[in-house]
Amino acid sequence: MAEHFHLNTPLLESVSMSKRVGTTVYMKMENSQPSGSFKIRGIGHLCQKLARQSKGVVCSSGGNAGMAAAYVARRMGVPATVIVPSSTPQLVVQRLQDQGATVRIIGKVWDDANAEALRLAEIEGLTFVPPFDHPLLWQGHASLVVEAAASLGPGVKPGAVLLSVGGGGLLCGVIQGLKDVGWMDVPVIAMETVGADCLNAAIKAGKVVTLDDITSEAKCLGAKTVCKQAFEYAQCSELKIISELVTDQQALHAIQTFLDEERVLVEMACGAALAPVYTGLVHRLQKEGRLPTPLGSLLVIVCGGSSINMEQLTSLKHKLKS
Ligand code: PLV
Repeated sequence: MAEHFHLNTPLLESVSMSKRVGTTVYMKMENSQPSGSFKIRGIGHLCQKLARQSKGVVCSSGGNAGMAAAYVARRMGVPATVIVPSSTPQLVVQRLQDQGATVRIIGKVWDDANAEALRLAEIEGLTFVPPFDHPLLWQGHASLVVEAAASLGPGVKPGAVLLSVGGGGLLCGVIQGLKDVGWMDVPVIAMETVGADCLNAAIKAGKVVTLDDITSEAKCLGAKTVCKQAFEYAQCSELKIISELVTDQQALHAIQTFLDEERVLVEMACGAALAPVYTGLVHRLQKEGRLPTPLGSLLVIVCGGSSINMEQLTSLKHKLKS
């Protein structure tokens, strides 16, 4: 039996969110994972399969995949190198180092860091740990839906799932999980911020496209190209994936309201998934007939993230003042 690195996280009912949305809202608290986000599920699973005999792992990351890789590698007794872009806050670099990882800062956005990670893996014979594009990651992430189903109890199915999309690994994992528990007809609201919207751009173009740049402050959503599997799911007529955008200001506002009401601090990448609750987007989708009325419960994936502290929050408030 393989060791699990992730925890079975709480599924909490939010009275404040439920009041706002007008239906029961459940939060899957992935922020309480050991590495601070859901990423440990997939990365733990992938490393179990691929890195047992490894002389070291190398992960390209906006931060959180790296945190998971560093944590898992330390637990496995394998050295970890994490390549992050220069947009990664110093506080994350510090947290990665505290987790025992060697950190290199390469390029401006995640795609630049990824190219270097692939190169290092090749020349140094390290195990490459991708942050979102791998079936083993999706299989690991799927466990969060299986857990949520177990917490809700037999026969209880949410009306919709709300999550954020960076490169699309979380989305692929959740779809996999919905298949595993027989919830394939549950709509998934896939959130990105304006300026980190590679899935939305791909859907509009009808094909996978590469963004020119990442202009959003939600750097952990900042992959320029969505993974092929996520795009294919979005095109699949048997699934209902609703791709929507929020502004950085809306994501930031969501973080602050979430902190006030739930007493939990999450980063911008997660704020994007919370924003629909606070901006009325869920209501709008219902009015447009894209979500059913009444909705049944809403399952929000609180993906978490380490790229935040009070200082970072203050600096984001300053930067995004409109
Ligand atoms: N972050 C990745 C990719 O960054 C990383 O390297 O950490 N919520 C949080 C807190 C995240 O950190 C991420 C991804 C996502 C959501 C989106 O997940 P994805 O990439 O699987 O769609 C560039």
